[in-house]
This record gives sequence, structure tokens and C-alpha cells, in this order.
Amino acid sequence: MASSVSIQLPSGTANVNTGLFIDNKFVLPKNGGTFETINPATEEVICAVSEATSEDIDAAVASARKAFKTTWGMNVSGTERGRLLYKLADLMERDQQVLAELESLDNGKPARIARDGDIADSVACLRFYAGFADKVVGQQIGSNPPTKFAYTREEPIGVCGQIIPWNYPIMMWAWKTGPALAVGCTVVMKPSELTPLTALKLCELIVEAGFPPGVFNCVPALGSVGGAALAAHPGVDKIAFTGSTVTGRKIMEAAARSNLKKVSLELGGKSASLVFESADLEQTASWALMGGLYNTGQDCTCGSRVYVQSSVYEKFIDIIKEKITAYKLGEGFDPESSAGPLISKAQHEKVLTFIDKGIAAGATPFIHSPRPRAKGYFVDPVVFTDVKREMEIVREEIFGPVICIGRFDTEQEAVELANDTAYGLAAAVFSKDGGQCIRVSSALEAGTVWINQYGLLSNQSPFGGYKMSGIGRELGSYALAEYTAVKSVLWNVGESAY
Ligand code: TXE
Repeated sequence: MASSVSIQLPSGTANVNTGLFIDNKFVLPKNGGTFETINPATEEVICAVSEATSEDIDAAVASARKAFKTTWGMNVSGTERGRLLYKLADLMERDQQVLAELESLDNGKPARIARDGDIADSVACLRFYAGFADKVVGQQIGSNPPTKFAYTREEPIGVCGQIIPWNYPIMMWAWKTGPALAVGCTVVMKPSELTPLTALKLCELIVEAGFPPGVFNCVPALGSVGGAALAAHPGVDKIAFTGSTVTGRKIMEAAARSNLKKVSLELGGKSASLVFESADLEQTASWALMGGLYNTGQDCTCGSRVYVQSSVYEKFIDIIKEKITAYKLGEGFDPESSAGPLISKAQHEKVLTFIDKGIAAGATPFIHSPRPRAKGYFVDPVVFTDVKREMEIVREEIFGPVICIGRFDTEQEAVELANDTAYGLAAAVFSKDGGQCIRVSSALEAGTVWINQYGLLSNQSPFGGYKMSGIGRELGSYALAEYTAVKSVLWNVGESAY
């Protein structure tokens, strides 16, 4: 029996079981190891959490395999899978306040945004996939009737390892859990070691909703240990990952070296917004700031590059400088905060180093309200102007509140600048010319293109990357294909062998 901790939150005390969740029970890891999770706003330890190593991953995979073969997989109707997912969504909605506060404590983001953004979207995501659970159907294929008949079955692929990051802990949990459970897969989830608390709290809801043991398992672990063991596990049929491109490569290598498991990767980005002279500049500046600073810039679709047509460049910069004053960096439990600290000391150092490099390379920084802080991984937002395409701040994913603004003259130049990156996650076009919106959005090499808005995703629309931003699609009906294997059944109705 694993231990639980009592955590004081604004709405009361939350008890969080800090064990590994395997077979619907919280258990201690085989070697008894733990790691600490830290409040990024105060740099204080919140609690210690059990750390899974490869033996524990083996146990979780075995539990998931057993459930897949007995109580889940093709042994349960889609109607029942949907019913349980709807129940899970209802429970998440019921507990939204405590989950939001826990998320805020562990990740640093404002609790209000966690509740009304991350959790509301996650509840909707689970409901979206609950609705699909009894609608996973194949095709009937006519081949030389009446002697032959063929059809396809979309079968659950099996045991899914799911490795998620720290920037949207609950949302990434929902994006991966929803489609996997809807189609009949079982799950071994590895949350980020930086934000394990809400993933553990959600395990209680898995039990309360009534999922059979082993359908969903959760193994907090260090990436290089438990994450690597999961990616390399021969008993895992599919690995889904969100995180850095560097780690994505390792996961793909581990999959290739082990059992060639199916892989989906949602990786980094360096997304560009193109602002044409016809755009509504006031609106565009608001979207650009939201795109670059939402979640303190710790967003794979962060709008980190903004290219503005020269004729409106100066005016646009003036509006940005004025509007950025509404941005309020603060602690997650402060209802006035629009953004919190960065996640960790490492991330804090990485972002500050990039800012220094940008200044050294000759970009002009505009820093909104620099305030020395005694504690916490806070970084005030920086807007760099006069950036050049070869600068590191323009080429590398910073993952902090840093926006680079450059200029262009022609539409062709704008597209060329936007596509001049190894990444291809997202891009945006701001223009009142409909033809230009269609031309430019078609030419952009990105999995998501926004027109006259930024950053808003929908559970119904697929999401994923071109180029080095990843493989596969999450969300929408497209995500179901990531968790199914298609079987062709060819039936001889009357033809003799020859
Ligand atoms: O990511 P990692 P980190 C980017 C962003 C950020 C950088 C580093 O640029 O600054 O990555 O962040 C697990 N085998 N993004 O180091 O390592 C790890 O435990 C298997 C973009 O935190 O990719 C965690 O659960 N798993 C991004 C998850 O991978 C391993 C979100 C993500 O951590 C592993 C986060 C291994 N060898 C960071 N090593 C996005 N696309 O939104 C680590 N992990």
C-alpha cells in the first residue's frame, strides 16, 4: 500500500496518493525509490513521489496486457467503453477546482486558466472520444461478387505506452487517454517527473468511474529510466509521446530497436505568424501576444516568430508595446495572474541564456516590467525586434515568453521566411484579403494554420506536425487511427480453388 500526502490548496486539503498506479491499485515501486516535485513559483518541494524503474514498468505492462486480453480490448462493447469515458469526464468536471489548483501548484500556471482552459478542454476531449467509442467501424469492400466478399476491421492496437510532458499535464493526459480507451486499447501512462500530481489524482477517478483493473496504469518516473524502459518495452504495441524533438528521436530509436512498435510524436516548434498590411493590427497584436506568451511561452505552438509587412511594421510594434502592459506575471493562485513562472530551474536558465544570446547577436529587446524576484522561476516577457533569420533566437525553440519580430516586403518573402525552419507545427496568417489567406495557408509547411487568430485548438480538428515537429495526428477522428490496426478480411463465398 503506497502512502498519500495531504496538500493544502486554496479550496481545502487534497489527499494525493504518491504511489505507482498499477492494476487499479496504488503500490510502492520495487526498489522503493522516490523523486521530489517542486512548486516553480516558490522553488519549494511539494512532496516526494514514487519513482518507477524498469521492473515496475514490466508490472504495469503485464497488467495492461492482461486487461487487454480479458476485460477490455475486443472483450467489451464500444457502448460500455463510451459509458465509462463519459463517466470519467463527468468526474473530472466535478473535481475541476481541486485538479486546477493542484495543476497550478505543480506547474505554476494560473489555477483559473487551468480550470477554464486546460480542464474544460480535457473534459470536452474525453466526451468527444466517448462518443466515438461505439462508432469505430471498418469498410465493406466488394470484390467480384457474388463469390468474394471483403471487409475491414479497425482493431485496438493493444497496450499503449504514453509519455507526456509538463506544460499541459492534464490536457496531454486527456488527448492520449481519450482515443486510446475509446477504441479499446489499454494504457501505461508516464507523466512528466516535473508534474506528476494531477496524473496521480486522476487515477482515483479511473477507479471511481469503474474501469476494470489494468485498463489504465500510471507510472511516474524519470524520463531516462522509466520513460526509456517504456519506449523500449517489447510488450508495448504503440508509444505516443509529446515532448522535445531530442527525446522524440530517442523514443523512435528505442521503438525501432525493440519491437518496431507504432510511434506517434508531437514535438517542438518555431511557429511563425505573417502579418500583412491589410490586417486589423489591433486584433493581430492581441493574437500575437497571446500566441507568444500564453502558458508563459511554454507551448509547442508558441508563436515565437512574427513577420510583419514593412509598410505597417513600426505601427505594429507600437501597438505590441502598448498591449503587452496588460500581461501580468504572477503566482498561480493569484486570480489576477495571466501567466506563471517557467516550470524548472533548467528551463529558467535555458530561457535567460537565449535572451542574452539575442541581445548579444544585435536584436533589440523590449522587456515588459522587469522586476527582480527573490524566488520562483519567473521570466518577464521579451519582445525582440530587428531580428535576423540566422540568429539563434529565431532558429531554436526557446519555450519561454520571448517573441521575435522581423519584417518582409512581399508575400513570397513572407512564406519563405516562415518556412525557413526545421519545424512545422503551426503558423498563422493575418490578412483581410481572402485570396491571400488561401494562397499563403496552402504554402505554409505546418500541421496547423490559423487565419486571423492564434493558438486556439479544437478537439474536433486534427493536430500534429510537419517536418521535425512530429509524426501522426492527435485530436479529431484522425487520432483514432493512431490507436487502431486495420485488418482486411477476405471471404470466399463460393469460388473453388484452382
Ligand atoms: O523535455 P523532454 P524536457 C521542449 C522544449 C523544452 C525542451 C526540454 O523546448 O525546453 O523540450 O524539455 C520524458 N525516454 N518541449 O527536457 O525530455 C520526460 O520524462 C523516454 C516541447 O522537459 O522531451 C517527460 O515525460 N521518455 C514539448 C517527457 O519525456 C523520456 C513539451 C518530455 O520531456 C526520455 C515539453 C527518454 N530518454 C518540452 N527523456 C511540447 N512538444 O509541447 C525524457 N523523457
